[in-house]
Amino acid sequence: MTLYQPFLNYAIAVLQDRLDLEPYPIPAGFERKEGTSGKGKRLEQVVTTSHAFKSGKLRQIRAAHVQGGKSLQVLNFVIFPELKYDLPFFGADLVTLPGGHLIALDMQPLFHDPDYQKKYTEPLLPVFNLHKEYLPWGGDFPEEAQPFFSPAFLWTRTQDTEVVQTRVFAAFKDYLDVYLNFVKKAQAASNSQRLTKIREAQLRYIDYRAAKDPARGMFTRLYGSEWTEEYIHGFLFDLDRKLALAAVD
Ligand code: DBV
Repeated sequence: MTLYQPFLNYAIAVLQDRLDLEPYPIPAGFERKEGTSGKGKRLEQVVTTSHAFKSGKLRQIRAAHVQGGKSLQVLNFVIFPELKYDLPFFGADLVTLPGGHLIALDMQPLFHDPDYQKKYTEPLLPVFNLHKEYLPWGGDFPEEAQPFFSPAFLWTRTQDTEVVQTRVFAAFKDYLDVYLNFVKKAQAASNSQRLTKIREAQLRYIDYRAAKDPARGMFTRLYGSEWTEEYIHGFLFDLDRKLALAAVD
């Protein structure tokens, strides 16, 4: 079993248990993709699989799982709420490269005002404070990405695989648990100004992530740029496409 398979299995099991989960369509050709990295004796098969669901309040729950041997493992798992809700995004970027593990875990906010923080960051702070003891701050990350993270952003780098299997896994479980509590409580917004703000904030976030996806280089090397751009815009960060389709219906 690869490093992040237990994370994915756990997430799917908990989501099935706590939500009315339905499948979300994965465009043809993206369910599973194989390629190779390295040369000669270092040649590695790299398999990327996609997983996607939705529920009444969650527009898209999706994971990209890259399995390429000991020194290339990635689980990128994001939940995009329906545009009626002011819920944050659940975002996990768990990345193992030859240099070590890079872990990003957060509930990424739509807004930064005090009311929003009280609603969606404060309840997470006890869990954040508990886990950050074992997951020290990972250092610089792109400044332009900062508006998309919350004060409870867990961001760490480690060489220790056991830390990932124990501490990171525990944090992942706790963040998902708190997130599902938020989902359960969430009430649809009805004020049209609020709905417009939510939609703008979702698009800002998704457009940023599609434009700056740190996996673009890796995917392009593995599978080519045509596949990669279609994967990013047609599956990983697909809101613009979905809204464009809805507009012509
Ligand atoms: N990152 C993604 C998706 C991935 C993915 C969809 C399916 O958003 C993987 C795969 N992240 C991935 C890989 C790397 C990172 C790095 C392969 C390593 C890139 C490399 O070193 O070649 C959080 N992920 C990172 C970094 C950050 C994040 C800060 C380091 C990037 C850097 O140093 O430039 N998660 C990432 C991020 C946001 C987020 C930027 C922004 C909102 O939620």
